[in-house]
This record gives sequence, structure tokens and C-alpha cells, in this order.
Amino acid sequence: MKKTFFSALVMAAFGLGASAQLSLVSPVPQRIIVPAATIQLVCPPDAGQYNLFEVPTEWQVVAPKNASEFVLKALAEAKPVNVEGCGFKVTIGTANDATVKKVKKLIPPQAEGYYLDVTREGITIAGRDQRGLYYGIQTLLQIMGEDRLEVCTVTDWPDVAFRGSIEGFYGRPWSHEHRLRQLDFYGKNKMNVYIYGPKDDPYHRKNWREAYPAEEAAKIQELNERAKLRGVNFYWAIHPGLDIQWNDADRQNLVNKLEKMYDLGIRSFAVFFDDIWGEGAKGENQAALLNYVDDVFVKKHGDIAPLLLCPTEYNRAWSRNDSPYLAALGDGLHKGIEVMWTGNSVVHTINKEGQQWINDRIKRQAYIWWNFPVNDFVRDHILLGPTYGNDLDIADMLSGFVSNPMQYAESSKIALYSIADYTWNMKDYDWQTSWEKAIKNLLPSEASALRTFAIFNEDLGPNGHGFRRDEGREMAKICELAGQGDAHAVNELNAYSALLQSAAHELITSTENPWLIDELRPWLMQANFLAVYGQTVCAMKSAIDYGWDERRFLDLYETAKDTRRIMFQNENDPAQLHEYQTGTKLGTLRYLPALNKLFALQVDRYNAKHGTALDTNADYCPYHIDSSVEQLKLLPFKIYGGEVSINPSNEVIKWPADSYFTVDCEQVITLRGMDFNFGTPGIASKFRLEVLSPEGEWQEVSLLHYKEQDPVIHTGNELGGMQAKAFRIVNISGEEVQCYFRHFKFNK
Ligand code: LOG
Repeated sequence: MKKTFFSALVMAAFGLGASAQLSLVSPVPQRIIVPAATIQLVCPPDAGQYNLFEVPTEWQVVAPKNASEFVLKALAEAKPVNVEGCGFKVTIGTANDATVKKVKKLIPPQAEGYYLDVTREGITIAGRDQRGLYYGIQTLLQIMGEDRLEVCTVTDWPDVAFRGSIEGFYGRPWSHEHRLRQLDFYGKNKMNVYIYGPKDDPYHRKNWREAYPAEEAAKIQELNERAKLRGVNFYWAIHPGLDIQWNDADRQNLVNKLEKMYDLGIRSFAVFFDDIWGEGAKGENQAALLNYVDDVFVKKHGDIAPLLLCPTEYNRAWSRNDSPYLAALGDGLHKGIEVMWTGNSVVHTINKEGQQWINDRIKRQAYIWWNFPVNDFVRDHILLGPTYGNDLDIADMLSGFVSNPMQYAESSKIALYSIADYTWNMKDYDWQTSWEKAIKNLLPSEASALRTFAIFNEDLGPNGHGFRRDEGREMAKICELAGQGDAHAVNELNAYSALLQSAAHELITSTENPWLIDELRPWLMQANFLAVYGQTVCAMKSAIDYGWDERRFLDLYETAKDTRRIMFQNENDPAQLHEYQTGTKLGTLRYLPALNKLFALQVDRYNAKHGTALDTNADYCPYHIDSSVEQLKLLPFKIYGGEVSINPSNEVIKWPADSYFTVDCEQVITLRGMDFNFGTPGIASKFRLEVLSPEGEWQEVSLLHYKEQDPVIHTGNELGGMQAKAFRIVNISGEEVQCYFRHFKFNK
């Protein structure tokens, strides 16, 4: 560690008010030295100012002759004008450049590391390599964020070699502009990977053999160029597993497609085999294919990054201790080919034991594909909460760590900011601080409103993966007590409701980041109604407590019920919904349940006093699922008009022999039609459909006249307007059936 002539304070993490400008830096640097005077002056309110000075209006950039455009452009983003002969110098270079010879020994040895020294006389930035230098410049730009500089020395490097995102979700792929914005964001936050693999890009998956049309190709080329400018490896991923044949023709089809992408300038590639079964899912064949690509494509060109594979068994829950599949990859894959992994299940935090488990099997360090904040399996929730739960001591057990975000690119930046922070400097990662900084970074002028809104949008709600997040921590006690009718807590809950409403209004009218607000809009609108519901329910308590005219209680009661109805309509509004946005829920973990309890409590009080029988239930879903298929048990419903649909699931669903999936209806309904897409030709022959009559008898509905090869099971006339209390489908094949659950709708 460097010793300065005054005693030095090493700050591993922030939190000391002393370091005003440095606390703006993210990811949190590995090592910072600031003059000790700073800490001695902490007591006076202005103490931290000691080491601060104004950003000069001019400086002279001293760069090596061969400095890359990538680095110079980054530095040109700083405010000071580059003036030859100016006394204040910014000296930059990489390890072998003469410009930074004096500090050569101080540059950390790790790839992408840098050394940054800021004094009142000048600045030195020395990178281990070009990216290191680029990152040193990013740190400087962040320090200067408020037009001030701070005397300091930063020695910094990444813990994880590959850090970034994988656009790997089902749903609307990000737009070109969003992708460009993402790449800019990754550069600023020292993330060096973007993997392009949106499930719903036809040229990635469904029509993987076909080349992109010229216009699309040009866009990918532009993305790749932008990525280069931001120090990001642009990986283009191909997903051939749905229909690949293990023959020479298809091997060639794959290489041909990759060659086309190479011609566009792409130099990093991934091959995905997730969410498939059958022929494409064979480990030996996948390994052989990847090795072939490695030989005839990667090694041939010599300038391509190591290949990345997303396996079919990509998480532990789908694997066995002695999985032959993983062994085939571990033994068969060329050294250097990386293998992706989502953790102990599809959606799970990453821990040390699990990491050891997979590394032992694939005989290399797993490259984490982290399924957060992706919301393609809970499309009615938007995830704005903190990023927590991954072990902090696994940096040297993984080869890479990328996050699979939401189809909402801008909103995903809250989590991505923290993933950048976590993967850069793991042991110092503090999720709470990182989250607060992320919010300020995303919407500086309305950060407080965004923060308020975010604490209502953290949990995913019940879902097939069982992955939940805490939500509204700071309201926990209030919600608990308010749900029991505690007067003080109800007042506070009321205040939170007002706060939510004002935050929603502030954000809807905010112009600072329209990209973000556009994505949040459905939830902001819903937040407004939810807050009305909250305030109304709290007022119901006042109405009884203060002995108001009973008419007023009834007005509030009706308003509460109407508001829930409006929320229901809003959430199912076809103008807002599309196939990839199936509802709009928020506050579902604590806030809404507390309000519902409070509502019931007040209605009970009223009923007791007036001998009435008002309904205590404000929350209503008339359908329930009962299933012996684990993956289907917790799927949410969406109801619009007469059509009821169940949220699709993305993964391969395993139906054990004799397993069933039942929809129970609270009231007898008249069935008009059903439509189940299981994504597999001829699937109807493996299932039986049965309807429970109002009299309590199960009756089979014939599926005989289905087109044999249809992956969709439709019913219409054959239901003949049958009345049902429930209906179910049962796996009658006598064996496990694997298929998808693409959509499941019925009409009443
Ligand atoms: C998919 C992914 C999807 C995610 C969450 C992987 C490797 N594949 O169940 O595309 O976004 O889960 O739904 C997946 O995670 N399948």
C-alpha cells in the first residue's frame, strides 16, 4: 500500500461523511487513500470540504502518442477544456507508456486495474491496460460529478473478470435506442459484458439458421461499435436447440451464421441450449458442437473471445449429483469454453456451496447467468428493489457474472448498477447503500420520489420459481400494527399512502428521464389508485373512531370497493396491456395486505355495531389453482372481461405420470372455450380434460378431434356451454411428460 508523506487513511468502503466526492464513485473502489486531515475535521459540519477543490475550467491532457480513441473520447467528456501549456495537467497512460512511468509500480497487476492520483496540482491516471485506463477516467468523471474534485489516490481493479448483463429474457426485446443507452451505462459502471440473446428475436432462436436482414444487421453492427467505445464485449448468442439436428448440415448452418456475425465485427459468441428437451438437449452432442465451433471458427480467426455455452441443465434443481449431462460437458468441452449457470434453481441467489458444486462438475468456474431483475415470469410486477443475497466471498469461484434484466431496460438499471458494484468489489458490497446510489444515479432530481415508489415495487409476488424479495422494509412494523388497527400505525400508513400518491404524481410529470417514466407509467397509474384505496381505508377507521354519521362510513366503504374495482380494470386495461405485460401490481407484500386487513377490521366493527353484513373482503380473485405439478402451483391469474388466463411459464414443465392441474372456481361458471398451448406437437393425446359439474361429478371432455400435430389444445363447441365448478387436465400417458406452458386461457 502506498505511504503518503502525511499519515494516510485507507478507506475500503464509504460512509465517512469526510469523503464527499469519492462517495459518488460506483462501483466502490478497492482502495482509496485520502489525506488524514479529512478525518480529523469530521466534527464541524463542513469538515469534508478540506480536501475538496473546484474542477478547473482548463487543463492540459498529457497522453501517449498512440492513445486510443476509446480512452481520449472518454476523457473528452470531462468539463475542463484541453489547453496546451495549462499548468494543471492530466497525465494518462497504460503500464508501458512513458507518460506514467513514475507511477508504473503503483498500477495494480490485475487486468482492467488502474491507479488514479488527484492533487491540487494535477491528476495522474495509469491503467494496467486500455480498459483499466478507461475505468480510471470513469472514476475521475464520477468524482467530478458535482463540479468539485477531491485530493485522493485510488488503486482499483475488478474482482470478477466478466461483469455485465445478458439480454436473455422472454418478452419484448429491448429497442435499439435502449440498448445503446445500456452500453453507455455499462461503460460508466465498469461492466464489460453485454450478451445479446433475447428469446423473442427470431434470428437468435426460432430462425437461427437465417441471416439478419440488412437493416437489422446494421443495427447489431452499430451496437457492437458502441460497445467497443464503452469497453464492453458484445457477445452475440445463438439458440439452435429447438430444432437442431446433430448432422453436418446443421453444424455448418451454425458456423455459417456465426461467420456472418463475425463479418459484422462481432468477436464474442455464445451458444444457448436452455429451455429445451429431447434431441437438442444431449450433453455429448452439445459439447462436440461447441468444440467443433471452437476449432473451425474461434481458433481459425484467432481474435475471438472464448466461447460461452448456456447448457440445458443450467441450474442445480434440474440436475443430479451424478448428472451424466454435466459430466459430458465437464469432460468433453474444450478447456477455455465457459459454461453458464443460474445457481441452485432457475431463479436463486448465488452461494458458495452451490458454486463449488457446479464447478466440481463442469471442471471449470461457472459463468453466472443471474436471473434478477428479470420479470418475464411475473410480468405484473416491476422490480425496483435492492440487489441482495449473493454471497460476498465467491469472486474467485466464478468466471463471469451477468444479470438477466427486465424487458424494461431503463428500470433494470437500479439492479444493474448494484450488480456492477457487487461484481467489481464484492467484499465491500453494501446493498443498501448501493441501491440508494443507484436511484440517485437514475433520476437525480426526483430521487426521493423514485425511492418512495421503489419500496412498493420490490417483491415478485407468488411465482413458480418461489423467488421472493423483501418489500417495504421500513413499513414493516407499521403494516403489521396497522393491520391490527393500531391507531398510531394507521396514521403512519395513511401518511405513507399520501407519500406514495405524491411520488406517483411527481414521477408521472417528471421530464428528467422519459425512458424510465414510460416504463413505469402503468405502475404509476396503479399506484395512484392504490394510494386512494389506502387513504380511504384509513379514513374508514376515523369514521368509526370519531362516531361520524354512518352514511359517511358507507360512502368510504363504497369508495374503497370501487377503487379496488378501478384498480382491477386498470390492471386489465387492454390499452396498457400487451402479451408481455399481463397486469400491474404493486405493494403486494406488506402494504396492500395491511390495508385489506384494516378494511376487514373496520367493516367488522361497523357490522357489529349496526347488525349489518357488509362484505369484509376487498381483494378478490374468483379462481384458484390446485396442482401436483410443482412448477404450476403458484401461477397468477389475469382476468379480463370473460377471458381468464394463467400466467405463462418459460421453462420446460415436467408433468409426472398422473399429475393434474386443476382450476377451482368460487362460483359455478359456464365454460365457452379453452385454449392451452403446451408448445409440443401432438400433446393432446397425453392429457385428459375433465370438468366438475355443479352436482360434483367429474366429466371427461373429448379431445379426440384435435389435429394430431397441434401444440395447442382448443375447445369450443364440445364444451357446449358446460357448467363447471372446476376443471382439470390430467397427464394420462403413464409417464412423465415434458412440455411448455405457453398460454392457458379459458372463457366463461
Ligand atoms: C430462461 C431465461 C428466462 C429466465 C427467467 C435461463 C438460462 N433461461 O426458465 O430466458 O428469462 O428463465 O424466466 C429461463 O434462465 N427459463
